[in-house]
Amino acid sequence: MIDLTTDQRSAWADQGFLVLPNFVDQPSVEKLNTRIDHLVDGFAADLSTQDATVFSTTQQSHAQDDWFLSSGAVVRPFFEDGAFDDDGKLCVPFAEALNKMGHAMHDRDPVFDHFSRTPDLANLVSQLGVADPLLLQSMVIFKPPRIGGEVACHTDHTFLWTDPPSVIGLWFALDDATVDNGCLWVLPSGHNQPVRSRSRLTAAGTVTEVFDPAPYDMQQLIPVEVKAGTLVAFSGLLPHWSAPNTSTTARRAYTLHIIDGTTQYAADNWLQRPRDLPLRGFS
Ligand SMILES: O=C(O)CCC(=O)C(=O)O
Repeated sequence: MIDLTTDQRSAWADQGFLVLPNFVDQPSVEKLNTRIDHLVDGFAADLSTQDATVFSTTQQSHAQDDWFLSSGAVVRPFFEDGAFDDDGKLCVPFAEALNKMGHAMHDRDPVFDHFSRTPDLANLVSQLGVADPLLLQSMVIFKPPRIGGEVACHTDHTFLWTDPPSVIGLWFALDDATVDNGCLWVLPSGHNQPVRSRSRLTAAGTVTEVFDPAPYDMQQLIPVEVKAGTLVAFSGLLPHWSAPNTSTTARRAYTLHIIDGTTQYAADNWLQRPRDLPLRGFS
């Protein structure tokens, strides 16, 4: 069972993120990667590319799509923009075409459910200050070789708004992540800055309310290069970003977002659970 050191607790409070190498052992990493391959094979067999949508955080076209907006309680794939040629045909192998799948892997897939609900994680999240943890959102982010898209600099609180802010991200590296294949970059102590925008679901899709249009100073971001099996925990108020993957190596990650049930979850967040799948904690 992990027991955070005084330095780690201070880093979490002061920097807004924590890097925990070897949090996941290699057999567990392999198990998740094998499960992902199996799910992708299933999508490849069943899915019409007409049904699915491209996910791009820089273009935000997905934000209006029903494919995206109704994915909060299922496991659904999203393509990379660069996976299609000018005629709209897949131009890479299906296994390298996906941007992500989500957003309820922890509730819908038994392997990810098991991985996401361990005493170790419950214990860690409690030490990170979440009083009543609820597992809200989960994704595999593929960041495939050559075409893996940029994830625009953002805070998770913008999209998973609670009052007061409570969301934290648990990001598990399933491959070694480097500056070459699109590792996470974070703005140290950026969780102390006021939040700059809020995404709201309206009848017309999601709209972004901008409180501060100033772009983040990207020069202040630092890369978080990690080995597979590392857990990066970060505050929902911490600005983070990842570059396109133009390398020939994949950079998969599993990311799990947790909110505190003692806070008020916004009724106009895009992610709303159906009554028959209420949010659960670690048990
Ligand atoms: O994996 C990435 O590149 C981005 C992850 C992210 O934005 C998140 O986990 O909130």
